[in-house]
Amino acid sequence: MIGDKKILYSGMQATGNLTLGNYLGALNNWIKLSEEYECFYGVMDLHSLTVRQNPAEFRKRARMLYTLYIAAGLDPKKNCIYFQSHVSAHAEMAWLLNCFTYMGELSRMTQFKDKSAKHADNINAGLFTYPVLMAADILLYQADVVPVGIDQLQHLEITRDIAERFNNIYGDVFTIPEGYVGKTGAKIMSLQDPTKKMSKSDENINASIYLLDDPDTIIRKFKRAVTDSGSEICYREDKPGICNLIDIYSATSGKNRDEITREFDGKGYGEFKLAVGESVVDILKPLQARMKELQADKAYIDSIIKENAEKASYTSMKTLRKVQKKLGLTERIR
Ligand code: ATP
Ligand code: LTN
Repeated sequence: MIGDKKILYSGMQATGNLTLGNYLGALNNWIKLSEEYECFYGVMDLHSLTVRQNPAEFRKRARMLYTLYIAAGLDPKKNCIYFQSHVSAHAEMAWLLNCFTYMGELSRMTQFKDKSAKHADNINAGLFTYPVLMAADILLYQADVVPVGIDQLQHLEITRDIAERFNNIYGDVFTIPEGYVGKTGAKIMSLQDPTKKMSKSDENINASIYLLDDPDTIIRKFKRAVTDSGSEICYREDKPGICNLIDIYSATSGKNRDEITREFDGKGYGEFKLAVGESVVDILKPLQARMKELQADKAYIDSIIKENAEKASYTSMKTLRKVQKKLGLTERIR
C-alpha cells in the first residue's frame, strides 16, 4: 500500500510498434485502473534486449512507447511512468532472484519455448531468465495487482512462486501479486492467422493493426483480414477469424457478442469488416492526435522522464535494501 491505495505494476517491451492487441489487452485496462491504484508503468527496455536491437531505432522506439502511454491517457503526474533501464535496482534484484529460481521452472515457460523457436540463432541466457527480471520488476514495487494479457499469466505465476519461496525462508518481504485480465480484448489474434496472437514483432505488417496506422490503412487491413468459409457472423469455435473480429468490435464498441451477432444477422462479411475497422479508427483517433502534440514537446517529455525515474528509484531501492539485508549482504558504510 502507498497511502490508502493498493499498488499496480505493469509494463511493455519496446520491441516494436504497439498493436491493437497491446492496447486492448493491456494499455486500455491500465487506464481504467489508474484512478483506483497507485500505479507504476515501465518501458521494459532491458527485456527488449533479449532480441537483437538496432541501437538508433531502439532508442527512438522506446521513447515513442513512453510517449504512447501518456497519449493513451495515463497522467504522468499521477502515475509513475519510467524506463526500466533508468532504475538499476531492477537488474540487481533480478540477480538476487535468479538464485531463487530453478532451471526446471524456467524451461517450462511457453514464451521461452516460442521465442527460442523463432530466434534459433540467438537463444541467449537473457531469454531464459526473462521471467526473473519480470519478477524483479513486480516485486520491487510490492505490487498487489498486475494487469496483463492472457499470454503473460504464466510469468505472473512464476513471480508468485519466487516471492512465496523467498518469503518462506526470510519472512514477509514481498507482497504476493495477483494478475488482472480484462473481460474483453485479453487475447486479440493476428488478422492474417487467427490461431496466432497479434504480436508487435510479427513480420507480416498486415497481421497487426498498429496504434499509429492511419484510418485508410486500418480499414484496408480489416478488409483483408483472413476469415472463414461460410458467410454467417456468429461466435463459433470453427470460425476463429470471425470470433476475433467480434472480440475486437466488442472491445472497441462496448457491445456484447449477442448484440453484435444480432446487429449483423443476415449481413455479409464485407459490411461487418468495415464496421469493425471504423470502430477501431474511432477509438484510435484521440490517441493519435495527442501523440502528435506530445512528440512536438520534447522538453515536457524529458522533464517527466527525469522526475518519474527518481520516484521509481526511490520506491524500488527500499525493497532492494530490505532484501539485501535479509540475505546477509554486508551493509554499505556511509
Ligand atoms: P512481442 O511480439 O515483442 O512478443 P507483444 O506484442 O507480444 O510483443 P508484449 O510487449 O509482450 O507484446 O506485451 C505487452 C502487453 O500486451 C502484455 O500485457 C501482453 O499480455 C499484452 N498483449 C500482447 N499481445 C496481445 C494480444 N494479441 N492480445 C491481448 N493482449 C496482448
Ligand atoms: N513480459 C511482459 C512485459 C513486462 C511486464 C513486466 C509486464 C516486463 N516486466 C512486469 C507486467 C509486469 C510482456 O508483456 N511481454
